[in-house]
Amino acid sequence: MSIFKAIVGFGLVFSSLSAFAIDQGNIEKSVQLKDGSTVHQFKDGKMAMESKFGRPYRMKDGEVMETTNGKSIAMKGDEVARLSNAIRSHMRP
Ligand SMILES: [Cu+2]
Repeated sequence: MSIFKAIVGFGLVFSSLSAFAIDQGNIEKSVQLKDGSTVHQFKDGKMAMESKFGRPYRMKDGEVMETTNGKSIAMKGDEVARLSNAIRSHMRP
């Protein structure tokens, strides 16, 4: 039977939960961007980027992003390490 299917299914579920489920104590809000990625804002106002595949990536401070509803946000900070720590600690059993 389809163990493979189950694994793939789990992967999809996990990636769709993505960082929304992680480290909510530190992430104040998460905004979906037009290109499919997500910007997470921490409580201190700094931000981190998450790609549409659920991976953290770098962005330059001050770079402008466009949200799905057409708003522009300027990048503040580049907390990629903080976001990947949050993702790693979430994946630990
Ligand atoms: Cu950004």
